[in-house]
Amino acid sequence: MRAFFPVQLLSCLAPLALLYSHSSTAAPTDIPSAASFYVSRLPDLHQDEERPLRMYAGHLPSDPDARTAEPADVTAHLYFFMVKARRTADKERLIFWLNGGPGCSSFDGLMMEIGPWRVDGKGGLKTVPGGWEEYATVVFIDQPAGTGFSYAPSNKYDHELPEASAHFVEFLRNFYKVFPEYQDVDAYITGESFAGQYIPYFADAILSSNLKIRLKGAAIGNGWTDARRQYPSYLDYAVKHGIVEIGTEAYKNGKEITDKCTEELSKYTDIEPVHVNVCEEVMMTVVSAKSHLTNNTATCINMYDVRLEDTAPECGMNWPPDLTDVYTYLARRDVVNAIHANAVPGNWVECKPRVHTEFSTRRSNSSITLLPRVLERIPVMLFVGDQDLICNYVGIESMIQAMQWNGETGLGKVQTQPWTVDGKPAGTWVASRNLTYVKIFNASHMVGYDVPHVTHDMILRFMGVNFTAITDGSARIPSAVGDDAKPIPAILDDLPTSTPAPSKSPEQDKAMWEAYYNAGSAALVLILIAIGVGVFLWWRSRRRKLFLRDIPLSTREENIPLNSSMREDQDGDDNGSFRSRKGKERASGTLAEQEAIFDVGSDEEDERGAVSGRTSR
Ligand SMILES: *[C@@H]1O[C@H](CO)[C@@H](O)[C@H](O)[C@H]1NC(C)=O
Ligand SMILES: *[C@@H]1O[C@H](CO)[C@@H](O)[C@H](O)[C@H]1NC(C)=O
Ligand SMILES: *[C@@H]1O[C@H](CO)[C@@H](O)[C@H](O)[C@H]1NC(C)=O
Ligand SMILES: *[C@@H]1O[C@H](CO)[C@@H](O)[C@H](O)[C@H]1NC(C)=O
Ligand SMILES: CC(=O)N[C@H]1CO[C@H](CO)[C@@H](O)[C@@H]1O
Repeated sequence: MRAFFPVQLLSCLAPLALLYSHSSTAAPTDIPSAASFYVSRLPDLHQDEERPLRMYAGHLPSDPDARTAEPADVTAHLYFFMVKARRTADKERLIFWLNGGPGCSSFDGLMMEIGPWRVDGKGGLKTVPGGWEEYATVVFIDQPAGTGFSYAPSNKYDHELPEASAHFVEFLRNFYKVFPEYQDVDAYITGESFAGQYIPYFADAILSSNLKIRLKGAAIGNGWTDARRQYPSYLDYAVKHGIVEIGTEAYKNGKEITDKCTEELSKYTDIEPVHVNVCEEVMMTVVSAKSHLTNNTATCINMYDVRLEDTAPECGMNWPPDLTDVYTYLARRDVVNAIHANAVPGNWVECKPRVHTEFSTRRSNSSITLLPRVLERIPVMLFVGDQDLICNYVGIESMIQAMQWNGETGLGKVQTQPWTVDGKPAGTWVASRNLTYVKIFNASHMVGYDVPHVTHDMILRFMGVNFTAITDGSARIPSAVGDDAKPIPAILDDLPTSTPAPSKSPEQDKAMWEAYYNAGSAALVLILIAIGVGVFLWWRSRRRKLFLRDIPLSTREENIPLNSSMREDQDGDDNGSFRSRKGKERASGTLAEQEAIFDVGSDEEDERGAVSGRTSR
């Protein structure tokens, strides 16, 4: 979540070149065995000892040019943390998760958003429901090199998105060498915030590479994808959410900066910018609109969750509160050793200032220029917590309506549907021509932090999980998108009092036995007695097989400040322009038109029949 980094942190990073490690040789072909990545235990992780989490973690080379490096040279290595699927769904799935920044660690996702545990407030970790590893294997990756527990030689940090893509593809090449059993498993690439840049780039690079992996989809949460639409959205969002009132001084200031930003954006004609210094001040202006002094402490809106406040100038960087304990936990040497991260000197930090600064993306086209190409080949989901300002839904909806993909512009006349989870409104859902857009109610920039079960239901739906085939676990929590309600297996209703009926199909058999297994050991004993040893053995082997094909699940988003803009207080780099202000306002006609499309309700009756995307213009 950090938006800006204290200057003094920068100097800590210089010694990275001194990495001492087995992995610091230039021989990229020395790929260690999977067993060497196995994490046998995590200190103070309180979990179900009967069914412990199965985890793998460590470094893999990511420098595509490592072959030409001198043997003594340090080469870039990305760090991953993989949690295998805890339960069986209809099939195995593998999810890669990336937090943003650039420079922020995917431990945000692992420890605070979509992972299997949260800090317990007592120095340890407690497992929690709602993690994406329940039905899929999830791999959290620290990248670009230098982020989190990953490392890079001090003179070779990534600067542009194509470089980061090349590193990611090289990392994957090595990952699949270590874990070849995933080669034929459906894979998804997911993440949040600045990963809105990474993901279209990485997906495009994977699809164009000779990696023979089954990339089936991409999901971006509160992503930074289209500067041209997203910068001007700050003021619109602030007005909609009562942060700034039209006619006030704050509004005038916001408008002025937005106009200046728009003017600057209009100068970009041959490249779509990722960030524009002049525009960065738009958000700071909006955030400070409600700043005030409380007990002599300057306070402002939390830019990741406008329901909250934070001290100025952090304005959200101190959030979420779990962060303090995450730092403490990841600084423990026993933890660092247990997760095979000890090749990196110094303590883990959420967001690395050096990586952030070096990753300037000055010559990179923003990922909005690639997204349509990706949508031609795989489904993409954009999801947005509605309480986030920094990558707010107003800007993302504006981007979607302006984007041309698969033959048309915008969502067209598809109907936005209400989405409920566990009987409560969770958000809205709409899909058109391979693009799914999900707005999540009452959720911040870090959606998984606020509403883990809702986020979990969302990713299962997006991946097309066959809910009928799942008989246990949180996938049984009811949910519906419009009239499409999740089937809750009837078999669960009368368990565990009866013995299984004669089977109708092997799949149903499996489901039934799974259900019995999960109904508890007492029921299991009864069943075993009733059915006899032969069946028992059959069941055992079945189960073991199920276990063997665990699915990785994955990831989480990061909550980072997306840009260097907030670093104006930092020294040296020439990004000082982050603070300019200017404002441009979106034509009100455009806004009204968008609302008609994105809101659930109003013209439902009229458009009910129009299901697939027709352009609205
Ligand atoms: C201000 O400080 C006083 C004394 O420390 C404390 O009791 C009070 O709750 C504080 N007010 C706010 C709004 O934080
Ligand atoms: C950036 O994207 C635009 C629009 O897709 C394209 O015309 C241009 O050639 C791209 N530039 C670079 C440097 O990739
Ligand atoms: C959507 O994605 C699928 C792959 O899932 C691809 O075959 C198809 O061509 C894409 N395009 C459209 C318009 O659906
Ligand atoms: C979903 O799973 C059920 C139960 O295993 C099976 O009968 C059904 O054919 C599956 N549906 C699809 C679309 O695969
Ligand atoms: C508890 C809470 O804040 N609920 C809100 C969640 O979001 C919906 C839709 O914006 C509101 O109607 C609820 O009041």
